Amino acid sequence: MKSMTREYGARAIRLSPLLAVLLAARHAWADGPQATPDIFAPASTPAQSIVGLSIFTLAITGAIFVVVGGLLTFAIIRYRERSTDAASEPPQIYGSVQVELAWTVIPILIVVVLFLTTARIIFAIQDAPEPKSALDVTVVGHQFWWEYRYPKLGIVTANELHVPVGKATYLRLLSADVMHSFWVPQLAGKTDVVPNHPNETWIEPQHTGLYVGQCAQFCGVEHAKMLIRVYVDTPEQFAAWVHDQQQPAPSDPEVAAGRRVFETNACTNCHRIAGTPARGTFGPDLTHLASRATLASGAVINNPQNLREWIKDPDHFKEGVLMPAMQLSDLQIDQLVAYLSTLH
Ligand code: HEC
Ligand SMILES: [Cu+2]
Repeated sequence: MKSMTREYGARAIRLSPLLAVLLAARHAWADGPQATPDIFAPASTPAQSIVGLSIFTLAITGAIFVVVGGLLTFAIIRYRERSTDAASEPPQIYGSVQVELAWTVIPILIVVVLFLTTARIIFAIQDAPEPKSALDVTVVGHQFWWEYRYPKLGIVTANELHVPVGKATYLRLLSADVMHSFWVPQLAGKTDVVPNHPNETWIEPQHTGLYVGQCAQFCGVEHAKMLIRVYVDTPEQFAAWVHDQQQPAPSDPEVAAGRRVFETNACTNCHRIAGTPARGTFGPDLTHLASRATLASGAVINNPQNLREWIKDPDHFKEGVLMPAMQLSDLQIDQLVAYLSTLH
């Protein structure tokens, strides 16, 4: 985390000192495993067009700023009041057709250019036809976590999306409750997730790696910890991940006690574990919980201590979360953690 702060800090200093201060402040507040995405390092097709457009717009508006600011500074210094000035007002000039035409027509042209360039990119992204080879994923926003369904592959998982590199993935965005917004800046633009109104977006990543994002629509108290992690895998890694996810949950006789605690408590009403009677859909699918790097939509690292803490009191990590503290004994929690840790 520290070295990452330094890395982003160094890059940002080149951009602007103010941005560096903002980024450093964001890192100081963040206490979860989430890093700040570098919006100037796109890794997927729509994000690249968006960054290109942003830089073009910044260049034009930057040039306007330099010209206007320069003229203003020049006028302030060159024509400032001097003690040798006559006491009367300078000559007042009214109505110059040339000057007025220039400052009307030039801004209109600039706005037209910016408008047309933006419209072209919006339509290029929105109307891109879905290739036959594309991977389909249904993303369901929940207060305060993400469900990912791969309808053609028969996979259901949560919070950590896996996609293959170099291939288009089409995301169908649905909401189970309120409005959310799906935003992974290095992969694509922001798309709202609206109840009863399916939206679509797509990504085509060119580099493997982990790309982070977050729900960008205030959706309730724990909106800030509704983080997104997208793993862009090599085709081999992705195929192996798909194969693992398609298996039912492992059933290790050594952790039968924990499994019994799970199956005899209300956990089963909210969570599904494939291959067991647990079929709840209100909370994340736990079939392969141990294969995920984080818990609770990226709020904390997935390890036995955090898992224990989470089951004992989910509010501890995510205040206002929609999973209740189940009032289990320490022994029951230990058994549960042992069981859940085997769900690779
Ligand atoms: C009333 C429904 C409900 C019950 C009962 C419930 N949970 Fe949850 N659980 C949730 C919700 C909702 C989340 C998602 C929380 C979030 O990230 O905002 C969750 C998240 C989790 C997670 C983290 C999953 C992930 O991928 O991040 C684990 C582990 C978990 N629950 C275990 C349990 C266990 C064990 C029990 C029983 C002792 C249990 N839950 C009972 C609703 C429930
Ligand atoms: Cu949200």
